[in-house]
Amino acid sequence: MKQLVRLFLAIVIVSALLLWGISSLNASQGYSGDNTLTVYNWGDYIDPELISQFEEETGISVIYETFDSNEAMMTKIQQGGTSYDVAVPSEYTIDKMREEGLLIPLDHNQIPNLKNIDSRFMDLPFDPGNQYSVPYFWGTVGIVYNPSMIDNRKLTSWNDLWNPAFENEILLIDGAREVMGMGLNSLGYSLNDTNVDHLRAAKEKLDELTPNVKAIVGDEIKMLMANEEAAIGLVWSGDASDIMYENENLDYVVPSEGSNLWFDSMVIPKTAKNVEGAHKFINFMLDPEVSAQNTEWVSYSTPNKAALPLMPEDMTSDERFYPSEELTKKLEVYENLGQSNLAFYNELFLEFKMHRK
Ligand code: N2P
Repeated sequence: MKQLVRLFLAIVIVSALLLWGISSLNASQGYSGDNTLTVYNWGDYIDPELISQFEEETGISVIYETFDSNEAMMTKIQQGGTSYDVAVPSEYTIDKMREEGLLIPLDHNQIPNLKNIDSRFMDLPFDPGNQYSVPYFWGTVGIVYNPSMIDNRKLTSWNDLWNPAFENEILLIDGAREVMGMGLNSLGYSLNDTNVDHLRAAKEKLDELTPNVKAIVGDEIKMLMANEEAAIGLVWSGDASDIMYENENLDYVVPSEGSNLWFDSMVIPKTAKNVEGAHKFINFMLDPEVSAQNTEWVSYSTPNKAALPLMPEDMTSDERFYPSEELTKKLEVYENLGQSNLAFYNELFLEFKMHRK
């Protein structure tokens, strides 16, 4: 009997040790939730040094993943396979995620640095009272171009791009709303148009641009444009700013027919396991010095008013990347058009991409 008791005790001790071993292994591999934070952001959208700084300051280790479209990001969060603690969607997607119950309300008491954000970027229609989101970067969509590659022509409008002289000279970012938006704006339609005939007409207009389109690409558009692989690019403003830093020959214009004004913000998805850490991360990113350093690295426009004086003046005074409120009022912000309309935008964009092949 004594032997049986000993055997039983031995089994209990060995199992306890095994369990302890497994759980500490999980923690060190970043699966514990408490001491790790999983951040899901656009590609090229943070200074990696700041991730290390956050880890050192808080003792939280960051698992960092990137996406290249709002649609891909949202699908991943809906699937729920990964416990993302912080994500950075754009405005229309924030509205959609909120509607679908995919976001956790923020506790503003844990984000004192929220006071650093310019009031112009707070309380916007896609998230009244910033209940779910905190501004990260903002900007426009436009044309970056290299005048020396197109006989010193000046581009001012979307319709300029259909010129046969630009055969195989245009690169497009791989964004359904951006590319469809170019088609819509070129016809004088709204970026939030849901009229099926208008959307089909925009897609047909895009098909006519096909001979001029060299490629539809992701973040590599910056390297390709800077290396003069193409003369013209449809880009987000921050990419243009980065390209122009690398190659001073280029210029950026927001087309005269109109364009998009966008806002990317930090949110805490329902998948979060470390809600406290997520608030810490959001607050950290809003620190003036952190935000200034991040903005210089990323090259996009910061909504952080307290960061602006800490940045090079030639960056913050450039009206192409910090357009006045008067100018931005003329631009359109993407709206959440609802599941079926958004699916139709994606479908037409996909058809346009297929048409090229
Ligand atoms: C960064 C992409 C920014 C997306 N690479 C603009 N919404």
